[in-house]
Amino acid sequence: MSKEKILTVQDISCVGQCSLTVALPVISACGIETCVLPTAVLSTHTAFKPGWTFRDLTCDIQPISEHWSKENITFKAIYTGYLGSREQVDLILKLIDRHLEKDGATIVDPAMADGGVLYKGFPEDFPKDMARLCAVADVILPNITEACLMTGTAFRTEYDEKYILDLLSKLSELGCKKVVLTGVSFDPKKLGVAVYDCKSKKVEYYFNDKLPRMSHGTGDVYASAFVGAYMNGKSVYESASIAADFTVRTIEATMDDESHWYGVKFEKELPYLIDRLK
Ligand code: PXL
Repeated sequence: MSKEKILTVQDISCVGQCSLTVALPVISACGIETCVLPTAVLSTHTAFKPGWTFRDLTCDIQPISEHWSKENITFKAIYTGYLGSREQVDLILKLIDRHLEKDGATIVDPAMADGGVLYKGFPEDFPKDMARLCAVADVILPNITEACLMTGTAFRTEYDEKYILDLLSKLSELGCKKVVLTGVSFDPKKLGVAVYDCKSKKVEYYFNDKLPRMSHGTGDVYASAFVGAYMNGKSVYESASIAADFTVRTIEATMDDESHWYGVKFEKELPYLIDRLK
């Protein structure tokens, strides 16, 4: 992948350090022109207490795309995250058809669940729709919960390598080319990712020391750093490793501040990410 403009499709949570308020600064810091298509506007992300506003922008996608077609606007990559409705899946499939360059990449973070459960607001069968988007992706970046929901696998917190290999194999049957499965741990002291090539069935792991704190928004920090590195010509495995190291540092940068429970202070670590791309 080379440095040209990309499109990211996900929500704007006005407060909460996730989705577009993470993707835009992180990918831009990586030197990539980052265009946006907001799927919804929320006052905060949905891990805040109920009361957040939610404006669904499904109706805007088609007119925006039609205008882009008139302007011959295309992208080197399309990176999707949190969607505002199931109808957006078909609209995004059309968008990819119309606006992704021939040698471009589709990167799908099926951001919809964690800790064994769907995020508030998604219908129970939403993973089926998300799986249709994953089917056309060059790279998907699910966590274990999302992987389980899209493949009809029982979610487990304790497992062995066979469970992960089975999950990767089922994900590959969705139709994607590569999988970066996040939140993988075979040792209580380590946490990392499994990088899987769906054609060769080769799996590689990358682990960091597990931190005592889990944080909101790290999935978006991870996926955005992955896209930034990948668009700078790094391989999927290198991008997955750089994104993991960056994400760990953003959690470390936030750990001393209990009041900052809703996201991570990724801004402080952007120089580190930029440095890793040199
Ligand atoms: O970080 C994932 C995410 C994105 N967007 C919204 C969310 C969440 C997670 O809770 O609620 C609106």
